[in-house]
This record gives sequence, C-alpha cells and structure tokens, in this order.
Amino acid sequence: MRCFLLLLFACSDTKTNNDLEIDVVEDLDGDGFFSDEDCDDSDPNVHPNSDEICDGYDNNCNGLADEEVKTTFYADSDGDGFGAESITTDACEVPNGFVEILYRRSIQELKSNAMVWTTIVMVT
Ligand SMILES: [Ca+2]
Ligand SMILES: [Ca+2]
Ligand SMILES: [Ca+2]
Ligand SMILES: [Ca+2]
Repeated sequence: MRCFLLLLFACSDTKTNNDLEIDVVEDLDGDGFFSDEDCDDSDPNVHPNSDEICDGYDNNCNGLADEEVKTTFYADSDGDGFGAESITTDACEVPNGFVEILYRRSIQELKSNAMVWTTIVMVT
C-alpha cells in the first residue's frame, strides 16, 4: 500500500513539470527589438521606433495601421475633377470616384479667373 501512494505522487510531479511554459523572445530581423515588442519580427523596418508610413500596415507597432498619414479625398460624382465636401474618405491612394481637390477650392479659382475671362470676351 505504501508503494502505491509513492507512485501517485511521482505521477503528479511529472504532470506539473509538463505544464510549465517558458517564454522565448528573439530578435530574428535584427532591428534591436525582441519579438515581445516587435509586431513583425520578420521585417527590420517595422518596430516601435519606426515612422508610420501610408502602406496599409502598422509600421510603429502601436496597434493602428496608417494613423495620421492618410490623405482625405472628396467624392467627385459628376467627374469634373472637383470633389464634394459632404462625402470624404481617408486613404493612401486616390479611390475610384474620389479626387484630392475640394469643390469649394474650384469656385475660388473660377472667381479669380473671372477677370481674365471677362477681358477675353470684351476683346473678341
Ligand atoms: Ca526584431
Ligand atoms: Ca521588426
Ligand atoms: Ca501604427
Ligand atoms: Ca502604415
């Protein structure tokens, strides 16, 4: 009976050892940041001290992709090259149906060119 109890303790100890987990951190891309901080340890350009660039990825490992680097584009439903302020989207590249120039700016340009246009009409 005594031997049986010892065997039970031995089995219990072995199980505990198998449950132990060891965290291994490495710097596989050599950027100076270990895998516990480096959100992409296969890309040396991606680490917590990196600059965020507009590429669809989180370059500085803060959990946000392309924060504060996107450009605002305005919907151009009539295709005149000038967008409406009411419909905007932030993106890295110009989406289909959007332009970078706001319509309000085009009105100002037309007003500044009005004098030139009037002069031309009067001459001809
Ligand atoms: Ca790294
Ligand atoms: Ca990296
Ligand atoms: Ca980021
Ligand atoms: Ca990015």
